[in-house]
Amino acid sequence: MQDFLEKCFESILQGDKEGAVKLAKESIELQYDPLKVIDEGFVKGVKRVGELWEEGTYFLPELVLGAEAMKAALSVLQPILLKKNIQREKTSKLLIGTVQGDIHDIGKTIVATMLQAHGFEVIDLGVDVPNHAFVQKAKEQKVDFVCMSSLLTTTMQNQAKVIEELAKAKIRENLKVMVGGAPTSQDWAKQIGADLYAENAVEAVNVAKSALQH
Ligand code: B12
Repeated sequence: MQDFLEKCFESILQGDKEGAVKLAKESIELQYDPLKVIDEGFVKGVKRVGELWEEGTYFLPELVLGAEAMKAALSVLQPILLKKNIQREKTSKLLIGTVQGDIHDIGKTIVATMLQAHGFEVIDLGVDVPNHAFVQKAKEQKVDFVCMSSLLTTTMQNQAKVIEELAKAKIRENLKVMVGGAPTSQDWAKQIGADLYAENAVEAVNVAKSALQH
């Protein structure tokens, strides 16, 4: 298994989309835990790509290729994640998206998939979601949760702005706001008045589920 995870890691590092897809398919045949393959193989790879980019070893094209390979592998594994965990009853309705100005969607998509796999009805608004779109959709769909992802220190402010707009639209009290993404934290969530914060996709499921019980 360790060797296999190492190959997944390498495929992202090389920006080898075909190789990553092949490994993702192979992991299904071998009945490996998809979450483990994602977290300890592919995600580790994309994080390493980021480090190499930061230190100037990799340039933007390599960063993009790594991310694309990661996304391709993820799209193979997503249906398996869903099939493994899906529950018959829907627990509640949840809106998710990456905030305005931010196009990072890998983490957001993993979180959305995991929540969906655990029975939440998920409406994924995608990336670069205008602040007002979160509010409008939340109102229209009467959602129980609004979840926002932000990977940039320059865009995380939009999480706060959406919370303000939800209050202005008088629907803030009707729903829980959950925030996440690398630059965010529990402290940040508290500072902007979000109800919930989770560091990763597994925690997001646990936090959302426990919020339902309160
Ligand atoms: C891949 C990547 C890209 C890809 C994105 C491809 C895609 N389709 O998503 C591309 C190449 C397009 C890209 C572009 C840019 N990027 Co970029 N990118 C990354 C990189 C390497 C990995 C991000 C990633 O996918 N991680 C893997 C996922 C699984 O982790 P995650 O996103 O953190 O998500 C997990 C948790 O945070 C959490 N989570 C995430 N969302 C949510 C939401 C909720 C509700 C919850 C509860 C939890 C949660 O759960 C997830 C799963 O465990 C990071 C470096 C890094 N180490 O993070 C830089 C990084 C985020 N990028 C960075 C930058 C600067 C940029 C650019 C501005 C570069 C440029 N000069 O053009 C542009 C921004 C464009 C824009 N407007 O958005 C910086 C941000 C710096 C900062 N602090 O603001 C980083 C940190 C790199 C760095 N160290 O400098 N990037």
